[in-house]
Amino acid sequence: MSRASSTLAFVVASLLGTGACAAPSGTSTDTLRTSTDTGGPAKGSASSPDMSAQPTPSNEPSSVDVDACNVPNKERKVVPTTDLLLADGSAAKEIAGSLTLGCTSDWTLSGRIFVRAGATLTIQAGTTIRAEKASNAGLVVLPGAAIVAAGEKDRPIVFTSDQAAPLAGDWRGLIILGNAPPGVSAVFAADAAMPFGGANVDDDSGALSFVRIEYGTLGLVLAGVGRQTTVDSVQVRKANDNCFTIAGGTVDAKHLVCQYPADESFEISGGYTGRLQYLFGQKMPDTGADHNGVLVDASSPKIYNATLCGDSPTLQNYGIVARNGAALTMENAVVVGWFSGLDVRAAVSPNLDIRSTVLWGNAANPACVETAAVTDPASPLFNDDLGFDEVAWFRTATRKNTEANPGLVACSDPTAPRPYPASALTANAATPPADGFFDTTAAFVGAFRDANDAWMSGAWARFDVQ
Ligand SMILES: [Ca+2]
Ligand SMILES: [Ca+2]
Ligand SMILES: [Ca+2]
Repeated sequence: MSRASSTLAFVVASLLGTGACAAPSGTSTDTLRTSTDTGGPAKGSASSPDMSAQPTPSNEPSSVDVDACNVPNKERKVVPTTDLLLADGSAAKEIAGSLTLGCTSDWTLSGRIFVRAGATLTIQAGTTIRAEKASNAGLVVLPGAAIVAAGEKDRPIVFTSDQAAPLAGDWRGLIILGNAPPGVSAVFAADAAMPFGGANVDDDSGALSFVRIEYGTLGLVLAGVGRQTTVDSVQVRKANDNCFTIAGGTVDAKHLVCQYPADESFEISGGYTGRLQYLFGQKMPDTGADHNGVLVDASSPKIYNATLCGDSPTLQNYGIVARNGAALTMENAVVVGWFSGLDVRAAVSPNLDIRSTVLWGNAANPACVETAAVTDPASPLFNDDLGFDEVAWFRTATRKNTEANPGLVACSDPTAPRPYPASALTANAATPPADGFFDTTAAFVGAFRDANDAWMSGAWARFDVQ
């Protein structure tokens, strides 16, 4: 919505005595930190020794790691493909058999590349793939195909732009399509070349771990991806749309980091039923509205331990949006620095459940007080949920939600975020379910226990303004 209509909404809010939606407030305290890196939790990693007590990730491999990937003047190679003609007549490329990209070369991704069903693309730890802006490169892993990109904490696999001065949207992004329910006849982005969905709950599209994806239009898309797929420790930076787009499917994921999306940090739609733990999102101070932290549309994710840091409390961006009957379970989340902490829209599921969560430092906290007296659908005060009272619901005592300052040290710092609390938030925390996926030791609110919780350290996660 426009700035003018936003201002009008605030005037209406004041007139109605519900001005909480108008007043920005502070988001965090900034104090310095020192900490010791205690290493990462993700499975399948062979981490090299920790670099130092330095909490700021660097983009270089550890200097103490005698690393076969560290060859001087790496040869630039183009990812080998064969030509492909899509049904709509457009030219594309494909990987039709098994292919391994080794870390002793620098790889250029040229054009729109599909990994064909039955094929596996393997990428070695420490490999950088530069996506060509000139051909609007992109990588699509089709249902029945696999990508195995198992990086390491200090030898990540990096998908980035081929530009010297990279920008969000330089290339398409990494899109993984699977055979998991629902959506047997679904296509992603209304593109017939990207079908997804099926009946296989345990579908396996491969593995992503210690992977960073930068400057795409979309960052990582998981559409109809199944539960046997491994997704652990993936950062998306500077996407020109969502960082993480999850459309249907059953895949579980841990340790997802988003910096500076142009839209949602985590967008979940299409009947997704998976589990997510340890999510950190850092929103850029942008100029648009409806760029939310977690948006859940008609899906039933279970999310534990999330920290969502907003940075534009005057624009209509929400920490959590649950829409169209979303049966979101969210526990142990921290949401600070947004226009509003929470908005429920359209049909409200009886299974919507937010507990042990802290909403604080949002301009309207915990939520805007919507009213039938406001008739402009663009107003944050418009009754967009059949009269559901977000504020009273969030404050129901048995939910153990709170609205006190969580004491995050420097959540929105663009180069060295310290998004953990000065002391662990255990008072009203939930213990994640012992279901074989969730880390049950995370009985604290937020994605990080405290300054010693170092799962995001190492070369794999990078933070920068650019
Ligand atoms: Ca949006
Ligand atoms: Ca609402
Ligand atoms: Ca409402």
